[in-house]
Amino acid sequence: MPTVKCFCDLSIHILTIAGDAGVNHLFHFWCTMEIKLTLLLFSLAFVLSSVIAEGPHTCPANHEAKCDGGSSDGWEGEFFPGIPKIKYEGPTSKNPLSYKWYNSEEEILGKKMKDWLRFSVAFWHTFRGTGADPFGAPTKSWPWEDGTNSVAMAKRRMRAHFEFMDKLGVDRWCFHDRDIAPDGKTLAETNANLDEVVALAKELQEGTKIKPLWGTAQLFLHPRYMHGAATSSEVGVYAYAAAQVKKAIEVTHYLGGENYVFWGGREGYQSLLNTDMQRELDHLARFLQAAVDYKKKIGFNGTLLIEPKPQEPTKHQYDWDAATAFAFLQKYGLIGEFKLNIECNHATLSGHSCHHELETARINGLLGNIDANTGDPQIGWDTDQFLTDIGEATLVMLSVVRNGGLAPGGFNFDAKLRRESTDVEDMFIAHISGMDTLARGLRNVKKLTEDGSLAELVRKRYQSFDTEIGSLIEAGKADFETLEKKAMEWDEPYVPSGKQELAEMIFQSSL
Ligand code: XUL
Ligand code: CO
Repeated sequence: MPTVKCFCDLSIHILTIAGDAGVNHLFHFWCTMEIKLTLLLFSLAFVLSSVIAEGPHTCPANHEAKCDGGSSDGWEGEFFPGIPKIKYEGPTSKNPLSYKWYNSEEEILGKKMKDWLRFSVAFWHTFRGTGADPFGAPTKSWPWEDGTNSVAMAKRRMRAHFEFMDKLGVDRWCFHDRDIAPDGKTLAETNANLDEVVALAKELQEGTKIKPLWGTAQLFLHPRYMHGAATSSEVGVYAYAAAQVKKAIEVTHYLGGENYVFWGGREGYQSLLNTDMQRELDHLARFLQAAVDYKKKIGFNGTLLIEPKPQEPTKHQYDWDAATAFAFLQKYGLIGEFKLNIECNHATLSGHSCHHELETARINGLLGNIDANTGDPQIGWDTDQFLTDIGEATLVMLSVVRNGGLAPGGFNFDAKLRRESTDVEDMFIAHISGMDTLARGLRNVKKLTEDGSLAELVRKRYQSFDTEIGSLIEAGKADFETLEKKAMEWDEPYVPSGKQELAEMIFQSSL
């Protein structure tokens, strides 16, 4: 309507200037009629769409929950009425809606399974994943979704999320600011939307143990971030991103979140020809230092985590892998302020194994959290699949156990259903399977630890350093002259077998 009216007004104005009164009169009549007709058509369309929207979109199609006519968020009753609370039934169970390996209260290697594993649900995949891919439209049509990106829809979705966590028996969740609440027309309006949804989340958390494992800011979807956020060439974008992170840290703190993540999806470059890499990295460091300062100012004690990834969506992401992130933190004096969130699929994209990245983080005192997922060996991009490989999960848990656990970090399922998985129960099955896989990995680490032969193989491999000269070397007290004297005395050294196949055999026998 506004377009039609505008067009008419403009035409009338032009015709008036031209001075043709008769034509002007006729045109005015036509325009008035057109506006009336358009108004009528729009009203009809509005009434029709409201009727349609109140049908299957706001009420569940296949169960008995009632609609409340839209007074709150338009949904009453359960979101997952056919799904019971998921319980541990043991490895012989054939029930897909049960845990076979994850027994939350069971003690293993001195801690309860739930304390080793600290599982969380990734809101963006589980509740915002649509099944769309670069070649295809969304495939999911969850009964609670009404097709809008409204605050009311965000609140309904949040309630579905809490029922999901409750039924799964998971009491942590991870979110981006923009996953949970829609953008407004201004930053102030966007913040108000976020506050409204966060207030509901806080209310839903009350009386439960549920709280965020971590929060983060989405600094990659909006076109304003096309050149990056903290590494954008535009100072206005840098300021906007800072304001967004400030708010995201505040709401994470308000919800009792234990960590805050920085994943720099667009903090990198597409071409070095138009990029001042030194300046961009300096800006990124200043940005992270400002986040540290603000966190301290508001009394947020959660851990700040950097999530390395080599590329995608940029050709080159600055925090390429754990070692690169470590060097960056050292260069800019940020060691001690940050840990790393290692994502397995990112690890493989950087040409490493997940185990390599976890160990690199661990030995440098940086292992803070794990985004437990996997890629597909035949697809070269970040497919974000649930981890179901038991060998891989055992390697992951080896690092976690060596680290003494992950707390205050934990496991985030940065994983999504396949495009072709469209049943509501698939959401549960995917998480159960991912949780069981890691629980099985933990059980395998217990077997390896109790057996002890792998640790013994490694110990023996380095035992030549458990000597007088070895101790001098490790203490940094063996100079080249001393070593040359030893080499002359010993002459050709004895070099034993590496026993790789034996190590693999021992590992395999734990699976
Ligand atoms: C993207 C990715 C993100 C981060 C949070 O590859 O892993 O979802 O985990 O921004
Ligand atoms: Co991730």
